[in-house]
Amino acid sequence: MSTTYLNDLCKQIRRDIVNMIASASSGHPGGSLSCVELIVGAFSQMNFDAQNPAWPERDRFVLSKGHCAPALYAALARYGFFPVEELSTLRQLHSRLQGHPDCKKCPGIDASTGSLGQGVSVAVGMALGAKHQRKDFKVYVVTGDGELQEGQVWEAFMAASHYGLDNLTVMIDWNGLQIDGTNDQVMSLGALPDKLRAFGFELIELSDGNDIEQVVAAIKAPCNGKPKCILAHTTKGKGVSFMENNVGWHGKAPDNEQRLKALAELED
Ligand SMILES: Cc1ncc(C[n+]2csc(CCOP(=O)(O)OP(=O)(O)O)c2C)c(N)n1
Ligand SMILES: [Mg+2]
Repeated sequence: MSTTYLNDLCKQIRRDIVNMIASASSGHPGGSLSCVELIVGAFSQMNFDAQNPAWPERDRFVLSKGHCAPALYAALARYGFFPVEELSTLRQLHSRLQGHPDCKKCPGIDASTGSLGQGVSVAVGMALGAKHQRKDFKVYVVTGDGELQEGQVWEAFMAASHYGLDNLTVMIDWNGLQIDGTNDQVMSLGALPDKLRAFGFELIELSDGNDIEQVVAAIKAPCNGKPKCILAHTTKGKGVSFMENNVGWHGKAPDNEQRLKALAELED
């Protein structure tokens, strides 16, 4: 898939996110917009069959920052897991597209998430399971930077290294913001690259995690027998000027006027 194709796909997914959250009148636009390239980059390289989402040999994807479900739902729809029209049912009663991903309801969701801190452990379990079963599938997990303040994440990192999980790729959406402030205001992550290397990762730091070429190159790069971590500097609210780097857009839906303004900025 060409870079132009993937960039267009990312733009389409951003429009989907804005429309979905506006029509639901609730949701998390900031973090959904910041992780689009991480999700699209992973799916562009993953082995899967959208017509057979439970195929046992498929690569797995876990969105640990489950509040950013709109980004994953839009990607799944655009990759053919379910009809694009279904995106407008986000957060409605009985919809398969709940506010946070539910793997029992929605095709293509490998793990139910939303309670921050747990997804990396789930992904580690999947990767370890692949090793035990002598299967070749790979596991990708996207976690938030605020989410890294959960201690369980670091236990999972330790386990990934201990078990030599070279089939695991952790992608960190390093947008610098969380629910109510910057990471540094809430609880500083300190020397994050050094910490991740010390926990045994093959670390690849991206200067721009909203650059699909950087993301794809990092996913393709060798991991040298270690679990891989892609530490991606991103922009929360990416693509919508009035949402970018604005913590107020963490969990707020745009009204119709704001929706139209955002869509105009996201046109081709
Ligand atoms: C265990 C848990 N505590 C609190 C929350 C509420 N919450 C939802 S999003 C969020 C902030 C997450 O920040 P970050 O991981 O940086 O996500 P992003 O910036 O990508 O939106 C919080 C505290 C939650 N979902 N789970
Ligand atoms: Mg964040």
